[in-house]
Amino acid sequence: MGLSIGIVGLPNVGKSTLFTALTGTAVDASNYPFCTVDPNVGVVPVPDDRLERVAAIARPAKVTPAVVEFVDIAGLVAGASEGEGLGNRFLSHIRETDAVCEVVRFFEDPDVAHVTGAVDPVADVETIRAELVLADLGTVERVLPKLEKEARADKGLAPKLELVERVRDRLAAGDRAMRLRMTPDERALVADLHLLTMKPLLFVANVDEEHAGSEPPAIDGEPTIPICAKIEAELAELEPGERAEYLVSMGLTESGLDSLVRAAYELLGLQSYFTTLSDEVRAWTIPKGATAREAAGVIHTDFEEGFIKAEVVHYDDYVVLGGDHEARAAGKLRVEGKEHVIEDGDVVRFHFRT
Ligand SMILES: Nc1nc2c(ncn2[C@@H]2O[C@H](COP(=O)(O)OP(=O)(O)OP(=O)(O)O)[C@@H](O)[C@H]2O)c(=O)[nH]1
Ligand SMILES: [Mg+2]
Repeated sequence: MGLSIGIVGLPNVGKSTLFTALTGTAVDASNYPFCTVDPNVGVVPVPDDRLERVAAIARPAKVTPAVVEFVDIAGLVAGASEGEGLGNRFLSHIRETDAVCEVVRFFEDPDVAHVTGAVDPVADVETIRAELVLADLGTVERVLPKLEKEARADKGLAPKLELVERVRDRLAAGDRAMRLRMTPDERALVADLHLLTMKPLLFVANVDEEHAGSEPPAIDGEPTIPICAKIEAELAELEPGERAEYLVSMGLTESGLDSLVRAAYELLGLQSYFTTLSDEVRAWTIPKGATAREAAGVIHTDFEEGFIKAEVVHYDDYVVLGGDHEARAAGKLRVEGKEHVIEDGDVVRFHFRT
């Protein structure tokens, strides 16, 4: 699986509306708090015009985009960490996602009830932050006694114990765990706790129709994507050809969902590369800076373990020259070793031992 993102927020802020638009899956979106009682998981193709252009040249039988998995859970309310509402039960469904997308209600609509009575993005974000922090604090306090005991027997666990205690103090002070500066090694030490507030966080401001496409202020200093879930829901019902027209009529350049997936890629430092095998052109997701060998591993561990070399054509060369053979003839197909860093959009063919 590629990237996975958990959607959180108060009830009735438009999470399921957004999710439905994203995935085209019919999940229940009605004007009723707590209508989402099952976790809903949807897989969304990553929009990428370059994939279509590569496919137009390679003419494969099949074109496979990279994907992002979204998980829609029931709304959280104040007190969720103490069992209020249904939300807390579902937090476990997003423990293993790569990132959290928090939907914040900006739209005013007298027909859609707001759990606290008034649209107040700052207060809502505060409520959700408090609940996620409390949920994490509960997790940490559950593991600490066991860890203390183990650390007494195994001195090697001392750094982990010390770190988890620091995380606990941070959470107890009301801060997200991500506010604690950690080295990559430290982050790996606490990865098994699956803390919700350690995950990269992205805000979606669910705005009124007339504010779609306008930039809301960054919430809490984090990236904020303005989306009108209602427009997205309408867009999702249209044929691809009609979508572009509708976007233009709304004064938008791309759908909110496209900007959401793009922002998530940016936030997580991800990029794509392409393979053009005889019958399939496919996009793969890798972290920026990934080596050829690591990129091969995303396809299959055999590719990584038996890596011999990679033939790499830059996306621009591939498109301008018109394919592998043409790139080779023009001296633009490079044979690279395992440490070579793959760039965004590279067209790659791996050679490996089996
Ligand atoms: N006017 C307006 N209404 C919206 C918008 N987005 C969602 N709604 C409406 O708000 C109501 C609740 O939307 P949902 O998507 O079910 O909300 P939710 O966040 O999933 O709620 P829970 O699952 O209960 O936590 C529905 O009636 C939607 O049609 C929007 O952008 N504008
Ligand atoms: Mg819902």
